[in-house]
Amino acid sequence: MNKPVLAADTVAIGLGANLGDARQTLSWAVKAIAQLPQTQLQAVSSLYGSKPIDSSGPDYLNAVALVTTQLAPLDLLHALQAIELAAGRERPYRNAPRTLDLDIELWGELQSDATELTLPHPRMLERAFVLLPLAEIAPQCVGADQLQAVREQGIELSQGSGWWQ
Ligand code: PH2
Ligand code: MG
Ligand code: MG
Repeated sequence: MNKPVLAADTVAIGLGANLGDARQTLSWAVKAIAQLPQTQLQAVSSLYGSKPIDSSGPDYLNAVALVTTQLAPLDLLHALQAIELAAGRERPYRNAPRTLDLDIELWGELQSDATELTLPHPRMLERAFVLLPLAEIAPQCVGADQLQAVREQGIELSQGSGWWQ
């Protein structure tokens, strides 16, 4: 069998924010993720800025974190939702501007159609703000053709690795 692109216990989490002090909230969120039980922070990408895509409001800041975890998928999902809530996340409508969004993009090689957690994230391949930071910390997960396909999306480096510490 081929070597898996991502080990079975390894999860790529997309972080995004476009309301309030987005950099501060994302930094807090990385630290909150690092404190989750049975979960080890492995890597955090640089911080990127971009215009909202299918969304509105101020520009977004985005990053991707890689963790290993022994939690079950829905337990990690619910823990991430609790972190979003603690950061004041509200959900007035789909793709509304937000203080914090934490999305599970990839979980090992898992594929799931469950409504609560679809894996891989169904829109990750359309989004430069996921693919660029992911390619930085897990280059084996992103093909050159996939990066090429989102190349037109304006996205810029905001701060290099270590921004969250
Ligand atoms: N998240 C969305 C919709 N649009 N656009 C950018 N630039 N960054 C995001 O994180 C983002 C978005 C839905 O979660
Ligand atoms: Mg999202
Ligand atoms: Mg989300």
